[in-house]
Amino acid sequence: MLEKDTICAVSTPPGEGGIGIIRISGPEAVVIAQKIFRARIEKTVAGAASHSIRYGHVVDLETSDVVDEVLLTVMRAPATYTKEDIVEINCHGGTLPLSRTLKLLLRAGARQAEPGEFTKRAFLNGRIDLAQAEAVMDIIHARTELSHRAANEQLLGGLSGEVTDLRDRLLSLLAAVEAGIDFPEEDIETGTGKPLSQEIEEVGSGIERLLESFTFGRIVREGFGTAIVGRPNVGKSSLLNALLRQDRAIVTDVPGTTRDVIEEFLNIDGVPIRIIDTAGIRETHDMVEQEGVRRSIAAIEKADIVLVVLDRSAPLHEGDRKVLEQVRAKRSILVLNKADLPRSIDLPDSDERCIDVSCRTGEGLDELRKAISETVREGAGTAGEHAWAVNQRHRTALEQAQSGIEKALGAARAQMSPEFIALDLRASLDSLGLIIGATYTEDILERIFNDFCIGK
Ligand SMILES: Nc1nc2c(ncn2[C@@H]2O[C@H](COP(=O)(O)OP(=O)(O)OP(=O)(O)O)[C@@H](O)[C@H]2O)c(=O)[nH]1
Ligand SMILES: [Mg+2]
Repeated sequence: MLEKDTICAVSTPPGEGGIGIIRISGPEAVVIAQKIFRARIEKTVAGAASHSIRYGHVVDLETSDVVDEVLLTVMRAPATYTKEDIVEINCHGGTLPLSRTLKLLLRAGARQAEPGEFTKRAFLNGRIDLAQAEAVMDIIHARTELSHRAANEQLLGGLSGEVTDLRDRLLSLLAAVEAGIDFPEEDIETGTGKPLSQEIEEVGSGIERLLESFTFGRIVREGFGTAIVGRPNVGKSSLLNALLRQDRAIVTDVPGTTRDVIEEFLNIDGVPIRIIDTAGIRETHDMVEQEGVRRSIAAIEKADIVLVVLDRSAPLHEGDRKVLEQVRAKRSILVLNKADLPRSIDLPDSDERCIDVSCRTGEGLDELRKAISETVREGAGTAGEHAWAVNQRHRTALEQAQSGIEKALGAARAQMSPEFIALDLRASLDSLGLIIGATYTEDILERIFNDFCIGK
């Protein structure tokens, strides 16, 4: 159902800035803008050519008050963000010019837009598909170059293209199978001459490849979870501060200084890292510290990688062994801290990578950064030319599609009647369609666009 009313919203973030932009979209956009605008030279908004700018004032016609000095851009359907008529008003970037102008627009007949409603219209009007609409928000949220590049690629239609290719293949398979339904005595032949089961398998591996990019997608969106762990006083918080290059966490020579988990965002070579400082792990009777230790252990479980900090100026401690035991199942890097002091640690045999650092002098930190970013790249499967950043919603749809493929494959191999194979192929096709919005429900749209900002 296409909505036909005209919506408006402030599209720039709240606060003060050079300019603030109000966007109006819908069939009445030009007419409504005209009602609150007085051009400096005798010109109407209605007469403006598409994609042209008028200079003038926003005026409250009831009181003749001049509300703001503005530039007004007229963009006519269909070559606009929403494929509807759009007017954008560049106001002064303060709270009042924007809120007063918005109020006038609402009075003139526009409706306040819901979060993401402009982008939702772009989708409903067929300018972009659902995966591209999601990419818009990924672009806005991107905090590193890698995240931004992945989101851009998705907006440009990279993921959508892959999904569409798979759907096209499924569609032609389905046509072949359904042709078989008309001629049950014939063997099912596909256009390429390959056996049906092989064709189905190939679509399945295409889906599998997309599913594999989920880890990469999670990392570019949420950051690579990196937990700093170790027994008390080895320099975990010092490491957090050194990596962040700021005095974020309290550092003292009292063991048990950090009580709570501290999470910060770090950009290493464009890779987003969510770095987590934890309370030193030890047995303690202090209730607060006990809770801290419990949280440290939970953080280890959730992390993509753990940095196990050891004080290399002291012999290996029973507490270190306990921590090493704790992280055994995890990918980890051993950080031998306090390299500015004489070394007295002797390490147990371990396959994990060891890096000597000194949080005091900064020695070894670059090597550690490099090791973290290499681990991310190895683990995230970014080796290919393109790495699609599949999100959780895409993953669920891909898994459903894969299950349809498996059933179809089973049916084809068991030489079941074509109706059954067709049913499963159709289910798989529909699941893939959810990703790009070839099939969608109001519920899906609500879930996606409710996370958007107002004005986008
Ligand atoms: N010489 C030297 N001292 C360090 C280094 N890094 C940390 N320290 C000292 O080690 C002590 C403990 O540092 P923290 O960073 O608070 O240690 P922590 O592991 O966070 O300790 P808890 O929060 O108690 O678990 C402080 O006195 C730091 O100044 C280093 O590279 N060299
Ligand atoms: Mg600490």
